Amino acid sequence: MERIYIGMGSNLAAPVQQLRSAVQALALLPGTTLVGVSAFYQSDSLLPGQPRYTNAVAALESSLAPLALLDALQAIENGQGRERLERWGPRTLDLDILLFGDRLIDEPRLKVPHYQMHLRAFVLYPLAELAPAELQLPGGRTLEELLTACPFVGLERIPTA
Ligand code: A4P
Ligand code: MG
Repeated sequence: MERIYIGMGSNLAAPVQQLRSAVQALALLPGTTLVGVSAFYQSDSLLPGQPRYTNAVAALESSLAPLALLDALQAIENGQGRERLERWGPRTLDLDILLFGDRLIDEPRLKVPHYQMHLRAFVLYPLAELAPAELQLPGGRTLEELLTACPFVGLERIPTA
């Protein structure tokens, strides 16, 4: 079993409900245990002109292989009406593999750690609810160091989630 962190995002069709449904689907993955879910956070889209996003992070223990997990995540996205019209377009559900144990994966379909996670407050702050501050991230820095460099600006923690 390996510890896996999944970044979840939605900015269409009732994002909070989308993330709740995604959490239920993650809990049903074969060979997998859902071990934690962060609070939900809202923030503006990185691309202007899109609805605000709701984001969260889930922690899994899984015996699935990385590409099998990616297939399963894409099936969950598709099951929740994800349409891929443009890169970075608005979406009902985006599930990104942030970290997969301590693996470095560089395949055409899968790059882990996720290429921009270390820069994104809407990833790092929810991750910090679930992962130890000493966790090593891309560039050899710890989660704690990355949080210090990434201010909690523009993030709104949703109290009810
Ligand atoms: N892929 C490669 N590595 C991974 C990985 N670690 N996890 C491939 C998941 N997929 C990975 O993804 C495109 C392809 O990336 C997949 O087919 C897979 O083989 P996608 O989900 O179809 O496309 P995308 O999400 O539009 O692209 P990308 O680059 O994942 O976008 P991001 O980085 O997710 O950015 N603002 C806020 N506030 N919150 C957000 O969540 N998200 C985005 C999208 C922009 N602005 C945002 C947010
Ligand atoms: Mg994605």
